[in-house]
Amino acid sequence: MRASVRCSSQFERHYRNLVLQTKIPTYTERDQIVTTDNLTHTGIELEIRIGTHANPSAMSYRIGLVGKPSVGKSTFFNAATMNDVPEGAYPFTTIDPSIGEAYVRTDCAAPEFEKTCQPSVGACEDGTRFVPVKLVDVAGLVPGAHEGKGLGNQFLTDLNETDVLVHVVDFSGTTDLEGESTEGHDPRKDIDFLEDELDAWYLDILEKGIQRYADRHMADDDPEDVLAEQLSAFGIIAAEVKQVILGLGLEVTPMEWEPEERESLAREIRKRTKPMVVAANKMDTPEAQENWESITDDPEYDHLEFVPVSAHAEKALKNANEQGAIEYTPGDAEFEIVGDLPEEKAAGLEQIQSFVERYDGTGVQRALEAAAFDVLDLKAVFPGTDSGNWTNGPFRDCFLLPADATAEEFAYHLHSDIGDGFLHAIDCRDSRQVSADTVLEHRDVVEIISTNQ
Ligand SMILES: Nc1nc2c(ncn2[C@@H]2O[C@H](COP(=O)(O)OP(=O)(O)OP(=O)(O)O)[C@@H](O)[C@H]2O)c(=O)[nH]1
Ligand SMILES: [Mg+2]
Repeated sequence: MRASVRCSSQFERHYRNLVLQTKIPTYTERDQIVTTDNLTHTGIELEIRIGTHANPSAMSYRIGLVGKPSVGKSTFFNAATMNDVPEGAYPFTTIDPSIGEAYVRTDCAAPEFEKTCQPSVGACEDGTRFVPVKLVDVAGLVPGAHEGKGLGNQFLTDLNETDVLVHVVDFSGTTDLEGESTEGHDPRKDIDFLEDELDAWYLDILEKGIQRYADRHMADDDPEDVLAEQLSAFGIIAAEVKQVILGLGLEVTPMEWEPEERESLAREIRKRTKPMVVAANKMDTPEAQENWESITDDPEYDHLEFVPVSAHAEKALKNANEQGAIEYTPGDAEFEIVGDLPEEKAAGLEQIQSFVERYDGTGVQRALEAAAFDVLDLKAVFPGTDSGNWTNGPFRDCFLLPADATAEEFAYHLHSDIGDGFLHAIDCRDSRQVSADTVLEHRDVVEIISTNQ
């Protein structure tokens, strides 16, 4: 089946990433999306082919865990996904990226409709819905990665397949830039280096685009088209490239840009296409707590959102919960000790108790949610029914959609057939009809009326 789908820019990025990833064999299998080679752009129109078994719940957003070695990325990953990726106090414990399922929380809409939900994926606990996202644990990044140092370009390719980044920073300052053990290292250096490294990578590719434009100049191409083509792996289109150029007060004349103007442009494009949140990890240590105060007060870092995290604490709580020693819902700022525990274990849990009270949880859930909801501005939308006829059970699904997703895009998200036959939508809270181009709100409950149900 072939469909011409009108995409929002966020959707387009998502699909564009899918196209890039068809090079990876498991991708097509997992997401059941078949993309054509002759992907065509006309503004933000994109032609894609959706497999007949297209399953929207399998198409989840990808959050990438990035940072230098030994900051706790794998510990965070394991705590969030309950996986068993090796962790260690030595650099490059992780070499290949691991992908797991994590969750972001949102209030379930079912209680408002006096229903009990039956989630097809994820879970619902006491009215809190856990919506799946993919979490990617990538290898540690060291200075010079864009020139191939450490695990180099492979790392950069892996992180390019994510929609948003969680930069895990060792706030305790006990690891140097290479991830080796030290004391008194300033976490600011880590924050700066990651941004610089990404920017250098972007700049390399931007410079290639400028060179290509210079070579092709006589061909009468628009500069933004040539640059966007070169930068296409980052999921940016010509109109956005032009917008960023103009936003910086530059003329669209690439060959005349000074080196620092090229650097600013690379940085702006990176910020736009690789949004990130900082997970200030190892906050269970006194050194990290001291650094937290000074860094979050530093105006240099006003552009970033920081979340205090103890990946250790989250992992300990999940383990204790599995063993029946405590009752803990991920993300909560409290838990209950239920088992009869040995003194040492009880003391450890009490320490964690005071940590989660002080920092409003272990921060693992919060960092993921900051990435999904604050930085990426996603919204959770529930397919509903206005007639009360829930064919597959009430509130089975909850989908994460881009901030600007419309009712019609939601229909296409459900299935290309439903999108093709879109008539109108119904807001199930007040039974009002909703038109195709209405932008949906976070936690909307929407029924799609389509000729192809
Ligand atoms: N105190 C404390 N230590 C932590 C925390 N999270 C991780 N660590 C420790 O930090 C070290 C590195 O953890 P990893 O999870 O292997 O780090 P990584 O970032 O995946 O490292 P690479 O795979 O080498 O890039 C281990 O000794 C962990 O036990 C935390 O929240 N608090
Ligand atoms: Mg690791």
